[in-house]
Parts: sequence; C-alpha cells; structure tokens
Amino acid sequence: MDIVPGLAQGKALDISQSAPVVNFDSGVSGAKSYEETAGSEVVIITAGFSRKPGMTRDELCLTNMRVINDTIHNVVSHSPDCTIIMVTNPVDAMTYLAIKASKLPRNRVVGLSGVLDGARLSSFIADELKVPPASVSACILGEHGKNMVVIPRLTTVKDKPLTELLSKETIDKLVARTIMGGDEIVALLKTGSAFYAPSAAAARMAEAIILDKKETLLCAAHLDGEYGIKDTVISVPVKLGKKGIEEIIELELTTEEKQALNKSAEAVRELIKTMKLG
Ligand code: LAC
Repeated sequence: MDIVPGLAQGKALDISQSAPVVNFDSGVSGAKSYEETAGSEVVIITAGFSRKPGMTRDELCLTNMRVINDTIHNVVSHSPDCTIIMVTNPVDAMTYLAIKASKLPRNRVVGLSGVLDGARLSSFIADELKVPPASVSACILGEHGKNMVVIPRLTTVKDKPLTELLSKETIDKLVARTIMGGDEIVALLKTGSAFYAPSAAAARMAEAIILDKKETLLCAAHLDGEYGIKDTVISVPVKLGKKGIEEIIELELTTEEKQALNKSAEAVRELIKTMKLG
C-alpha cells in the first residue's frame, strides 16, 4: 500500500500482468488503506523519505522517525501478530524505533541491511574474479552505513576465504565501494535510491520467514548482550523462520574485528539517542 492514491494499485496491476510472461501464480493486489492489510503475517516497511545525492542515511532520521511512528501504529493495530521487515533508512535506528513503537518482541522486527550490503560486495567480487555471484558468500556486520564492518576473512568464494584469492589492496577497494554502494546509486539516479537489490533482499528475508526456512541471513537485529553489545540494532547473522529472528548467531571475531563492531554499534547508539525515545 501507499499513501499516494492509485500508486499501489497501479503497480500491483502492472506486476500481475507480468505473471503469464514470467510464469508465477501468486496473487498481487494494491491497497489504499491499512484495513486492507489486516491480518498480515509479514509486513515490509519502506515508508519515508529516501536520500538525495550527497545526503547520508543518518540525515533522514528525525524526518523518517515521524513517518515510522505513524506507520507502525497503523500496521500493528491491523496486524498485531505480524513480523516486520524494516527497510526505511537509517535502517538500524528505524528498526530500533519500530521495536519500541510496535511493542513487539525483538524477534519480530528485523531490518534489511547485511543481505543487501553482502549482495553488493558479492557482485563486485564476482566481477573481479569472473565467478558466478551466487558462489560468493559475504560477511558484513554492523551499521548499514559508513561504519559497516566487512570481514574479508569470513567472506568466501566456493568456500575459499577471500583473503586467499585477492590482494589486500583489491579487497580494500571492493570494501570501500561496498560501503558507498547505496551512495553510488543515489548519485547516479539523482531522484530516489536503489530499488532492485533492496527489494530482492527484502523478498529473500520475507520468504525465509513465511516458508519457515530457518535460513541464516545477515540482518539488522536488536542485540541484548550478543557480541557483548546491548540495547542497539546492528547487522549480524540471524536465523529467520516463522517466529521471525529465531536465533542470533555469534561468530568468533578477532580483537580488531570486535573493536570495529563496537565502534559501529556506538555510532548507531548515538543516532538512536537523537530520537529521544526515553
Ligand atoms: C541502499 C538503501 C536501501 O543501501 O539504504 O541502497
């Protein structure tokens, strides 16, 4: 659904009409009010403003906070048992806000970050090594933003660590491009941010939840002592299934990686403070 009249219905019709061509049989419909979304099992929230060229995700925080408070209220009053996938930026802070505003348990609210950042890194690595993108498994933790923590040691190509396949210099270049991956697209599009990779990533997460796949994906999750970090949201590997986040997986990190993760968590915590949630 969308608050712009006709937009969701028009998109839904257009998508439905692609079904005979690409051969899918799911029903697609666009709604104009929250009533029509009642009883949803999974709700993906993309409401809010996106960045303009040169803006950081953090600059959207206070504006999108108002949109998200209102959206969450409407979503939860119609679908009290849903699992929420947050996409709105700055996604870590908005996921934290969504947990507070919805009063849902932390396992029922998950943010889109690592799947997307990992997909960006995987596509750059695949281009560099001339391998299929799906043969790359990226490990990216922390903030969906400039403090993202890429772990090349745990990033693999057909089970081989990236650190054995590319020079440090090349890895650093690909990591830097990944961290600015969203910004690169915003700068090119000029109006709006990326659509296709974020929506593919959100769909992958929704599918893991709806089909109870227990799939481990990198997602923004509320930490309560995991990784020695409390009361903030960052990307970590989580197992997604019917109950939402069914497990937070704690990787063995080196001292340096832990320090980077703590710095990333601190940056998100500082941003959360600006919302004065009390
Ligand atoms: C991006 C937005 C979704 O990274 O944050 O493209």
